[in-house]
Amino acid sequence: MTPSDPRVVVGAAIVDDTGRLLAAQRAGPPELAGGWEFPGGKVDPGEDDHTALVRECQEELGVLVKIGEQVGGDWPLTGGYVLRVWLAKLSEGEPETREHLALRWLSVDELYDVPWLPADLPVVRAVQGR
Ligand code: 9L3
Ligand code: MG
Repeated sequence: MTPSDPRVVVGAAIVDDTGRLLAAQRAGPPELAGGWEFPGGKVDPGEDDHTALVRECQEELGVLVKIGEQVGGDWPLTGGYVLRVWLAKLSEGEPETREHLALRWLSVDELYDVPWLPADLPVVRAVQGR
């Protein structure tokens, strides 16, 4: 890694067989608590993005995911981080709230029924277009 590499956070746009999108409500930190996001988290040093995404879905939701196409490129986050999001399908297990306050499967009609984190909102629009 060179110093110019962005710090990367990966997120999963998990879509089920009926086309619903999984949204997860953050428990913290206080400034983000209650906001909804694509589940995921920081890539560890030396870890590749896909490995991090699979690991985060396992840790946060207790599921195995199969990763599909990336949604856009680097989406800006605060603090010099970028968010990278992939479409994903469940391959094993049902999502549980291990680290989030709540989970919701949102149909296309319901996509904006939750207050998405500002950083995630443009990504939701991009997912909708897919
Ligand atoms: N973040 C924003 N949108 C997301 C995710 C997974 C993360 N979909 C932001 C929130 C935190 C930072 O990235 O400030 C690191 O995320 P985490 O490791 O606390 O989940
Ligand atoms: Mg996380």
